Amino acid sequence: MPRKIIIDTDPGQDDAVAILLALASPELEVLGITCVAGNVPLPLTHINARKVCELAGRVDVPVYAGCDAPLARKLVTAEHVHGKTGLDGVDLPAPDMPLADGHAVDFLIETLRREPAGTVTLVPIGPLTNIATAMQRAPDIIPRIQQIVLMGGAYFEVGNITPTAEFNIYVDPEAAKIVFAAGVDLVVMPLDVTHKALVTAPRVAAFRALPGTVGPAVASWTDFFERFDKEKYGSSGAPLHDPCTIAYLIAPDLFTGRHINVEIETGSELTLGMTVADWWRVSGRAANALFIGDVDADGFFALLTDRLSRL
Ligand SMILES: [Ca+2]
Repeated sequence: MPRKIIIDTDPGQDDAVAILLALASPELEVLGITCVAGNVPLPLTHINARKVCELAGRVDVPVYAGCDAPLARKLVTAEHVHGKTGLDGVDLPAPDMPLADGHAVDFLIETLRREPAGTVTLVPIGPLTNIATAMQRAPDIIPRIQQIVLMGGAYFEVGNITPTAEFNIYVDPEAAKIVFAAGVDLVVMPLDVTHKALVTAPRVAAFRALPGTVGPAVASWTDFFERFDKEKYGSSGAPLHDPCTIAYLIAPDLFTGRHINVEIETGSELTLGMTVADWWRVSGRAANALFIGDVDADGFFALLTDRLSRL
């Protein structure tokens, strides 16, 4: 039986690759894709999610529009990384598939109530506004969630949108605080691990050499945001953040981390959105997350390239 997941997303080129990896993997059944404001505003993220479904030939997957602004703050976006559309790098046609009827938060609540308890995993790869809103509106769904595997936060890598905060958590820290405090089985893919999943030149070449349209599209997306990352980090390639979550669900042995306490800073102006991760276990606070620190990057890219070749 494939594992049932809902991807909560703000595409974003790396979101797009995560969605493609999930749709290409028989171990996973994508019940739906819920969109949120983040990398770009909501009207673009739900268009981009549908473009990606059409690219994969999966117009059967329902795509929902969700929250268009964080719980308590003004939206911060990242066009400087992802381009004006959020998916710059490849010109994909405007999607024919319609948005699914209803709000993403209602879909999350109704799906978690309908499916047997403990059988639906949430994969948030954008700001946590939709997930936190669902938890606030319907606390009964919280114990029904099998696991949450999210991309967000940082400890050793500290921050990418401010000196101390990672983008997804920074955009909606109040939402992140609710999710991290919910008591759900939580797996976190911070910058500490995603900055080790770098799209080097040989790895891009492997995507580009795949038959069909998906591999070359992924190569062009990574080429696009690589320009920004190389300038910023001077690294050998762009980090492929969001697909780490899906790869973990398929092949958890590629990753290692620690069960630790992680708290979200919501009060300080200077360190707003910081994931205060007790990596050295000095706080005495109870663990609430598996905080991933390392990945077998060659294994990760081998898995990703193989799966993309199936689309
Ligand atoms: Ca994202």
